[in-house]
Amino acid sequence: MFDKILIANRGEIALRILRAAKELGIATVAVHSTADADAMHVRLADESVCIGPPPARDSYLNIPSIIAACEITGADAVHPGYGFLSENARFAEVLNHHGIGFIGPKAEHIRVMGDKIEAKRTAKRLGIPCVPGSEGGVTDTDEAKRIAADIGYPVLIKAASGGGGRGMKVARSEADLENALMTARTEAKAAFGDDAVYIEKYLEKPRHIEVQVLGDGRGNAIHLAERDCSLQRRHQKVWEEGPSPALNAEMREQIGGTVARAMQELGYLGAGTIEFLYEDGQFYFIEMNTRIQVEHPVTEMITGIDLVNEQIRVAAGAPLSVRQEDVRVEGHAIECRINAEHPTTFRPSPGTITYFHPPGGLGVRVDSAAFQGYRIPPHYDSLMGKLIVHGRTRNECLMRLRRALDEFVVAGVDTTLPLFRTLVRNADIQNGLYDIHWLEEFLKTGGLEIA
Ligand code: MV4
Repeated sequence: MFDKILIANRGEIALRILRAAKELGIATVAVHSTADADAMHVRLADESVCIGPPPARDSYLNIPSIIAACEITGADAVHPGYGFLSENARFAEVLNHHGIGFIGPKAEHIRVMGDKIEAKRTAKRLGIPCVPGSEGGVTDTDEAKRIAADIGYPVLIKAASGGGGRGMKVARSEADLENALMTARTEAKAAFGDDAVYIEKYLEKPRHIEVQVLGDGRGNAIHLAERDCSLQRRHQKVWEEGPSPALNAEMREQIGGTVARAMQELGYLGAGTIEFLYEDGQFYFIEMNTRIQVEHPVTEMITGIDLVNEQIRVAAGAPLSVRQEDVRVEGHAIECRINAEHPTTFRPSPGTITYFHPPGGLGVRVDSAAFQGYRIPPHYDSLMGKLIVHGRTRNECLMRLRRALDEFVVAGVDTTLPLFRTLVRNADIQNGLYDIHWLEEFLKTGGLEIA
């Protein structure tokens, strides 16, 4: 087991990793930019190292600074969290080259899944159902026309180096196709330095359902059921829940088993999430995330398994602490991502928190690094906390979430709490009747009276 872990992240996930490390008796090193000098994870870590000025490229993305911090403190492993360097294969390789552990998947799997064409090819080879589309990348218009005619319009052109919705173009007819192809390739080149694109059948009203996996890197892998992340705004998840209100136990077992077997065959190491679109009872693989995700507490609340603890253990060469037959989904959990943003314009609202009163009680969890007097810096994403609530049933969970949201007080900055107080009272949400477009349509129709 590791003696000392360096946490190469900030905010709530840095705190989350620090907590898991401490419970394992592992010393912790926090790294921070000058803007985060008084952050909670710095205060609670055993040691801390300033790694640069506020811009992420000069601090949290600065590989030489992070390696230097490891050398100075003698950290024997790094946990990257999510975002920043968490899916940077070269970072994992550089660490291993220095004899420092990377608490994450094998670099080769990060690289494969980071290229959306290779990811899809691998998923198909492993027996995971995919969206119908091109075998690989598509370069010329005639080839694109043949593929589109074969799968039927509308089609979606996606960037191989994209993901998270970046670089996607819909073509609803052959007349649209040439322009969509050219635009997608130009934008992909500009955004990612790679103009490789591929084509898929465009699914009009799917849900976004993702399956959590854990592997020990030696052929054992299990699934931990799914999370429904359909409530998104501009490809940012807002509300995630598990299990999905759209699935029954049989569908859960079917897709979970398929994914677990695929990860066993791959020899996957660590935590991972396989993302699907779900429409008319069918699952379609779109991407795999080779990191712990923001919404991992939903899975922890319904299975009782500490995912960060498992990540650290398997990275140190230990076996998974649970077998597939030990995994039980109990009850229902919902996570609300609370951002320091205006509740209707979503304009970021950095500044000092003058009053902070998080909710409590049975089944209520707040993962946040905020505190009264904390100054939310303007340099990073606006996530200021996650409210995760568990209930024995989805209805009990909704009632508890409603109570917890009404109890939650944050003053000094704008937050999206009012959005959630409205959503939790909405009939479609209460009935689980939503797809990936629901939230943006709801916001567009001005459904958001500030509760
Ligand atoms: C799609 C799709 C419809 N059809 N692929 C968006 C981000 C990335 N995860 C893939 N995304 C989509 N891929 C096909 N073939 C619709 C989306 C999509 C979406 C997916 C999940 C959650 C929210 C979304 C919002 C817009 C589009």
